[in-house]
Amino acid sequence: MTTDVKTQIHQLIHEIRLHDYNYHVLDAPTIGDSQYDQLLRQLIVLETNFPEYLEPNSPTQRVGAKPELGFEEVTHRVPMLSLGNVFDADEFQQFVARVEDRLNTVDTTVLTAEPKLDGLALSIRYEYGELVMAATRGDGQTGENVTQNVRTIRSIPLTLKDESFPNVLEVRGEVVMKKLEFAAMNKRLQDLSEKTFVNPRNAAAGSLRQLDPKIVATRPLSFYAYGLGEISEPLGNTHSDVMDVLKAFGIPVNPGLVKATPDQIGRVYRELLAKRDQLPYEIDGMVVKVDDLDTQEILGFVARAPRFATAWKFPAQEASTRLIAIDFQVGRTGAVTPVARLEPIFLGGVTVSSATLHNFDEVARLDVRVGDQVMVRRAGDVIPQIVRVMTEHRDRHRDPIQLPTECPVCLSPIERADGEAIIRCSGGLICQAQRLEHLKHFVSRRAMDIDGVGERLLEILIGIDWVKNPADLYRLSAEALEGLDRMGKKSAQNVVQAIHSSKDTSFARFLYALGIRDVGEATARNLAQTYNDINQLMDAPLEELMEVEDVGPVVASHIRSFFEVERNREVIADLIALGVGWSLSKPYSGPNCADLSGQTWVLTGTLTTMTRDEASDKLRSLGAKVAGSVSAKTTVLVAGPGAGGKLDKAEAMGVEIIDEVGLMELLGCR
Ligand code: JCF
Repeated sequence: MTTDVKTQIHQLIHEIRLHDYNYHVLDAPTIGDSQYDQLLRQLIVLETNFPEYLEPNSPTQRVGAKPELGFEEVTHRVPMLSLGNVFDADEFQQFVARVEDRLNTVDTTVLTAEPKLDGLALSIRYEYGELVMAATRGDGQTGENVTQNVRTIRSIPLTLKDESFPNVLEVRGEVVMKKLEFAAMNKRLQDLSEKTFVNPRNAAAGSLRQLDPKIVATRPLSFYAYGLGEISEPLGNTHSDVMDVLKAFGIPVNPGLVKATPDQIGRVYRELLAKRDQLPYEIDGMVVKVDDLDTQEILGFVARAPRFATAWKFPAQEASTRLIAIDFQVGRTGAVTPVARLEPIFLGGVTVSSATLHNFDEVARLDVRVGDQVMVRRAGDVIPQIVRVMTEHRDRHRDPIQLPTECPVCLSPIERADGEAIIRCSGGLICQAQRLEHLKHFVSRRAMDIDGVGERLLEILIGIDWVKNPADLYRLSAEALEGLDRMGKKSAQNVVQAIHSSKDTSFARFLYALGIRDVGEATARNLAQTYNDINQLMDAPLEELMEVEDVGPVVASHIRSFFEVERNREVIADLIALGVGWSLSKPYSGPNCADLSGQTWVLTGTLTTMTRDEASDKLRSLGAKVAGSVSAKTTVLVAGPGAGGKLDKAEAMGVEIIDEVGLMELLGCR
């Protein structure tokens, strides 16, 4: 029976790896996402029940523990090179001439050309076919050890596919975020009121250097190899052969590599430039290399750049146009952001008609005025930016942009706190724009989690004044909703059902959902832990609030201001009267229930019967604090399969460790 399980686990791992390869390397999946997920789930179930057969590089083991103190430094055994640049055909010709001079050849050199991916460089080390280390480029000599994060990148094999790999194989390549995935991720982050990224490159870099691998796992990163670092034996005679070999090992390689003679490269460059916007990722040029590896060695290096390669950069995507107007957009907390309306221009494959101006300091810095000719830059799919005002073209007097004095949506006065770049509409929830953003936050997944109510529906409901505040949502009936445009009977019922189901929430979620300025999820949780009762919190004086973990004078004053608004208190009372609630006292308390007050618990590894959020909520309800990392304060560590650094640390520190079964016994006390 158990040997059966072992074989089954092996077969599943083998099958999943094959699908990973088909999907990520060949770009030709043979099964659908849900079938794939099913295989993965089967594997998780088996590994959970038979942890003795768990393999460290099983596809389920991509998410590990977060490093306690930033990333370690790694010295690259073979330095990670940068590339010289050329910007036009002349400069490229000079590059070729230098190469041919050194080699005493003319026009016979075989070159390769590949898109220059715009991400960040990464070195991945395999020993005996297993991924053992991954590091960023850093300064080329030393980088940061980001192994735990890189393991979460699905396209990077944890185990090489072929058997003929060298014992030591360091692969160099670029981590990128595809344009569509970047846009979708930013949208998700925005819906969660989290920080968004300005472009895919920053998103890739920020994600890879994020300390928590669990978060990295949610970031859609891709990797493409373009070279080698340390290797214990050669893989081929040419750059293009080496890329084919890496591909056979299951490693995705920089797609679009072609071989060409020097005189063909110009055409390849123009073709690539024309294709640029259709490519799934951003590129900022074309990398040209001498294909033959012995010749590469003869050519050698100057400083940190190889003589055998160069980057033929694309011209920046900039163009000038006229600023027609400045609009003001109002966000959830009333922040008013200036947006530049532009005379439409075609820039890098799309028509651009607006650009972000971030805030009024930026407006002042640029000294931009309506009617000005401005230089606009677009980097990929991100919102275009104004890089410069062509004041030399300002042919007549233009008035400086005035800070609005009233909200463009609700006409309430605008406020600007001392020293802040941000100006705000003071209208609060009177303002329809703030109302929309506020309600979007209220229904969002990490807040009240009402997934049937999206932005479009909220816009309609606010527009017809059916919903002025969160409490109004709970007064909607299916009959009323049915009358709305494009709302069938079934969808109306679903919406009402989704709203109804959200009533049973937690105190922390509720507090977070209120959208108090600067009260994010963590602060909401700390508040919920300190105050068991909303009335107590609403009346808490400033000094008392400041005793709550992570609450300083600024946040405390935001909390006070929020609860001092009578209207906010009414909405809260309304919500509670309409059935929104949470278990105030310990739901698990009973004769058999543990009292975990004063204890600090940490969760690590995979849980199968509940999510970690659920487990944390339950532990908190028994009085425990749930922390993210093991320290001297840790009382108990709950370790599921796949536990890594936290488990090691807890063991070393002699912290009590229990598994999921132990946790379930504890939580099953009611
Ligand atoms: O795609 C790239 N960003 C890229 C960077 C491609 C290459 O073939 C590279 C590189 C950096 C250095 N090759 C070297 C040697």
